[in-house]
Amino acid sequence: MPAVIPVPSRTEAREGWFDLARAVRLVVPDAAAPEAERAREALARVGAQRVEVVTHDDGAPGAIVLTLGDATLQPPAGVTRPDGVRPSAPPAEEYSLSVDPDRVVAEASTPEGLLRALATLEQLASVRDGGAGLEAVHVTDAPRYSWRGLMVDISRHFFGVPVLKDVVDLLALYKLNVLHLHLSDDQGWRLDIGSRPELAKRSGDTEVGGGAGGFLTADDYVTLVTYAAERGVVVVPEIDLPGHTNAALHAVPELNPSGEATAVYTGTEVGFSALDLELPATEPFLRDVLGEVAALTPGDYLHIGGDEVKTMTPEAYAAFVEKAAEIVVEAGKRPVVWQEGGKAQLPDGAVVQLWESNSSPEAVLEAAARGARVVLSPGKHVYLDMKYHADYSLGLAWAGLVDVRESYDWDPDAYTPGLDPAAIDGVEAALWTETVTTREELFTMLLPRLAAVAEVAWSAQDARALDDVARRLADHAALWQERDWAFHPSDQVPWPSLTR
Ligand code: TNX
Repeated sequence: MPAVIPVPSRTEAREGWFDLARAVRLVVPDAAAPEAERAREALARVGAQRVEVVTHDDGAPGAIVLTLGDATLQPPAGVTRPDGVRPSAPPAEEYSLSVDPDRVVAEASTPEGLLRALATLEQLASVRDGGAGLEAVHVTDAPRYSWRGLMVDISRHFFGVPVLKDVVDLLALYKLNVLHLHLSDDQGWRLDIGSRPELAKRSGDTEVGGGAGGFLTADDYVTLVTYAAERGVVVVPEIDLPGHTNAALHAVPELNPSGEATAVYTGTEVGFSALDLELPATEPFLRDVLGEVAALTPGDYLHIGGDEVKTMTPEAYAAFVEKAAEIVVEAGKRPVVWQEGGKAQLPDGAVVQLWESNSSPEAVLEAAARGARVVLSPGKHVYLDMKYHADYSLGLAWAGLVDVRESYDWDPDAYTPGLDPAAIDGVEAALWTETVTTREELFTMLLPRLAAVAEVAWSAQDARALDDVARRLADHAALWQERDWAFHPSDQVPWPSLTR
């Protein structure tokens, strides 16, 4: 069977091969739509050199047809929910892809579904007798969870639009659909806010270790969000509040009880900074920042942090999170909070993100019991800033060592004792960047683990197994090398000798 990651719901091998060296007619419903452009790019990457884009299918051989049809596809195999439906009703991503020697047909009920079909098509391509082609196969597929994400911390070390676009490409290839951007922390403020230019001006050029930092202009951010949307990836921006705020306290003196700016912070401690809702400057600051981030963001969600505050009373903390969540709702978005924020009274539609795998999930359970949705980011499984092994040069180890086995071998529905699986929207990996400074290091932390996590989030629990995904990961090394995506040669994967 072809090495598709995440493993599809159903894959039936057929006889033969669709030759990509022939003249190919790419039949699309709308030649100007992003999926048509993505299809052209994917075909170019897999070696199709003669591609004509048309909108009418004349039935002749050599066609690759993308169709937006009614959702008459097979329900996903092995989905635990009896009705197969998740309450938040995100865009349907199910698709079918039939590769036969004469033609290829991708069908979905939404553009997102067609993009997922294209990711599968790209992975099916291989080279035989010196020529490129697609193994004949019929695939029907649908995701287990609607939220399949990666958080990237661009505050501890800054990464700009070119690297983040590459990350979006990686997400799209593995059918991940959320890019959560951690835009502010103690060490740096990474999004220029028009009404508060001092934030990026004073706190945009600092980072862990004293490096140059950097920040996204509003234009950069919109460019990235648009690029992601065209690939079926939603950007969820995070302004971390009320803690992890030294960059704001450094840039805006009035946010401090003393009225004096704090010093730049380039270390890696956590928990020492917090905003104070009692100060007159605080709520206007929240309204300006959250309002502007919401206005720049087409997606439904705005993350307000809420993690690791060690200097506030529980009451002051809850009041702060409730105020920030209220402002997010007024700005037309659904608030997302880290685990601890589940202690606050959150508005309808809020999402709580579990991360602390070594402590009680009480705050998550309480929030879920009041109707919040849950995204799972358990550190010991999906914190991709953890070291692969004890001697690994990059990364931290507080949540454990995380190699392919740890990131892959768990069941999200069964992970949290007492949590109704119906409350779970999905799974999100996290890449904190205290120790990650370059594009190469960033990709090395992501691969191969992120591809494994993508399968946890997309594929049915009973359709996947560690030894099997390890073999498929090995097959993908060539793809990563073509794209210049560095990876860690984990000894849990049977790499072909050429990649060693
Ligand atoms: C905990 S996880 C944090 C981050 C650190 C990370 C390092 C979470 C919500 N907060 O501030 O960067 O650990 O692994």
